[in-house]
Amino acid sequence: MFIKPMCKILLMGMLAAAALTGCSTELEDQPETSADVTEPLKGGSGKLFFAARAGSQSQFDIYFLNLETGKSYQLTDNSDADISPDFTSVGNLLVFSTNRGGSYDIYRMVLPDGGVDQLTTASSDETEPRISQDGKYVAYQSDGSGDYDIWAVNLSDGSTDTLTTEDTQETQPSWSPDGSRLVYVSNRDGDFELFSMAADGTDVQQLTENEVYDAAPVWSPDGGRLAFISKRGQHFQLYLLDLQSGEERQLTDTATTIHSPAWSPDGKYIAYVSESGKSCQLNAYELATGKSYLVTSGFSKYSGLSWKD
Ligand SMILES: [Ca+2]
Ligand SMILES: [Ca+2]
Ligand SMILES: [Ca+2]
Repeated sequence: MFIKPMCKILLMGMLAAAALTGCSTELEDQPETSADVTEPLKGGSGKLFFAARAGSQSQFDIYFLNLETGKSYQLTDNSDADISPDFTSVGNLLVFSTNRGGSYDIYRMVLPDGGVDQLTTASSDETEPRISQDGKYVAYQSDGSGDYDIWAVNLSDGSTDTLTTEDTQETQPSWSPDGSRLVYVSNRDGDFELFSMAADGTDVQQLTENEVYDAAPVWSPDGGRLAFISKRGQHFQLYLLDLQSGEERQLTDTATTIHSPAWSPDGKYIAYVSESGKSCQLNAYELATGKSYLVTSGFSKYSGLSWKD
């Protein structure tokens, strides 16, 4: 059994409380800091997967929040770091990265309780897995060549392929909705920029060109935009890139560090983590209004969001 009711969580202004052994974070301990958060998110739908840490000493485990019911569930529970969940409803496949075997590797879990299998075994670190929407391929990053590159594993036969070969850092892949392309991050021109490539590694296109750190690109459900983070001031903030026009737009302006953006399945929201010192919360930016809403703040740390139907 992998799904268990989990710890206290704030949603829609209410405490949906369920006790879980070992999950002791008190909601009252979580300071609210993000100045742009106006009210709790209402009317959200789908499932928001995330990695979270319940206390200062514990490692990350994987959870999901059902935005319709307000209930959350714990998917992994161990003393190793389980991070970067991604999900597709095709086959109910969850992929994540964990160091439970020593180095980080990519694992697959069939929900709700269909077991777990290991997709990579190299002694290098394999992290940031992203499953294609059809459930056939998982893209990830590996430092097995001495620097990071983008790889993909074919889930039908377990074969793996490297999609980048540069001697620089290629990280954080994200699939286009139709699975034909991947967007990723590379510092091949000196600092970190966004690039895209065909799913076989050909037809590389550079998408940003500036002197700042661009990271964490995620493709919008309509295929036309990327959400990403960029450090153009004191903190990483949330940005939008229109792939047709090339226009970039800053979405948030907070005194916190923003990371781990994830589109809602309907494309109306971008969830993100807002972090400052010991304070960490999960928010959602509404594109129609420019407002950010509080999704949950019951854990001490959040990362690696994936919001799916
Ligand atoms: Ca490994
Ligand atoms: Ca590389
Ligand atoms: Ca840059």
